Amino acid sequence: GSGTAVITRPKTLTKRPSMYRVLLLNDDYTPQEFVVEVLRIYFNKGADDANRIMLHVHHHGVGECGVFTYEVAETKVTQVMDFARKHQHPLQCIMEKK
Ligand code: TYC
Repeated sequence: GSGTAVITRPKTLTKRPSMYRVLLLNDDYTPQEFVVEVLRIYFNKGADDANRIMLHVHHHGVGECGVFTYEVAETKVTQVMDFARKHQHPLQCIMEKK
């Protein structure tokens, strides 16, 4: 109030990180079993979930593997693309902001 000195400290503004979807794209050549392996190894999916996601991509052209912060999503994309290239499969993995 009047004549009263009040010392305020600026409240730290916290913000949630932006989240990114990691997607697999369908193609005609990558074996279904390889895609299931990718989902199990890099996205920690169980056999049933991995099969469901692979079939979704196979039938719809694209499907979500998971949602991550930027650096984690980028790491997943790089790991999957390196793994596919190593096995000479044309599998494409991309990320998009939610
Ligand atoms: N369409 C591929 C096939 O018939 C299987 C496949 C599924 C490929 C998902 C890529 O992201 C993919 N062998």
